[in-house]
Amino acid sequence: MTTASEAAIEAAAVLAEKTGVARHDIALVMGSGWLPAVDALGEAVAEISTTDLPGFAAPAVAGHAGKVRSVRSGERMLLVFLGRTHFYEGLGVTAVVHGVRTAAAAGCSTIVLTNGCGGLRETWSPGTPVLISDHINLTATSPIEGANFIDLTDLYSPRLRALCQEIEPGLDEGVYVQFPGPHYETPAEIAMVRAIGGHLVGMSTALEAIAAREANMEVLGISLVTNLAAGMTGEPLNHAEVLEAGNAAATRMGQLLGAIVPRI
Ligand code: 8IG
Repeated sequence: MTTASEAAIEAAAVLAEKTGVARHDIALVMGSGWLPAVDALGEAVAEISTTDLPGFAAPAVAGHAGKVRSVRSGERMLLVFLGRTHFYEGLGVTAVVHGVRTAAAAGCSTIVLTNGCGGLRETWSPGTPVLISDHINLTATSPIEGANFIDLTDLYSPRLRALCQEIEPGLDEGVYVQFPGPHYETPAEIAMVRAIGGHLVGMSTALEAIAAREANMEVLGISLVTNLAAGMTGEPLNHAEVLEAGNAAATRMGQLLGAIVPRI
């Protein structure tokens, strides 16, 4: 057993003790713009700071609260991360995926990864949700170490995407490109993303999805486009405006997730 999975088993044990919930079924990671949507998921049974669990780093960004909430949704228990550790914090890729591995160790067989991101399609006005169909990992690293050749074909579950399409017909899909950040892209980098087949740009999700697949979880990825990608509007990107667009869309994202999760 690796040290990373031992750390996740320890964190899951403390999580069970502090929440009073022995096992969780579905994990959700709430990215920027998604935090207010948590209330649409169900009744909160417990909420703790991730820093009360072994192995979690303190939150670095405003809008990333660093809490984990245990939520009842019908017969099932959801483990909802309000915020995540980003690659750009410089704590290493193991820290980035510790929540994912903890969720797997806590019993979760499905994970819903959400994020706020830039969009490359003119029709995606700020506040548009887009299903992630695949990713391109431009971080030049992996959460997996050693000769462990994990298959990433169909990483973003076709079954769960079809379910989302049933619930919200016509939901757009796109390829998510994870950059290391924390700077946004240059217009030339956005031209590159277009050329390599990307539609969404952000600083999370791909590394987490890889770790989730390694842990045998089924992965659903949903992006909230909060801004058009760099160079597309003629205006500079502004972090405060990006957060505002996310919060404005939160009610719709809550309705969407609240409809999807009971049917997973
Ligand atoms: I919200 O335009 C959000 N996060 N890399 N580029 C990258 N990350 C983002 C963006 C964006 N918008």
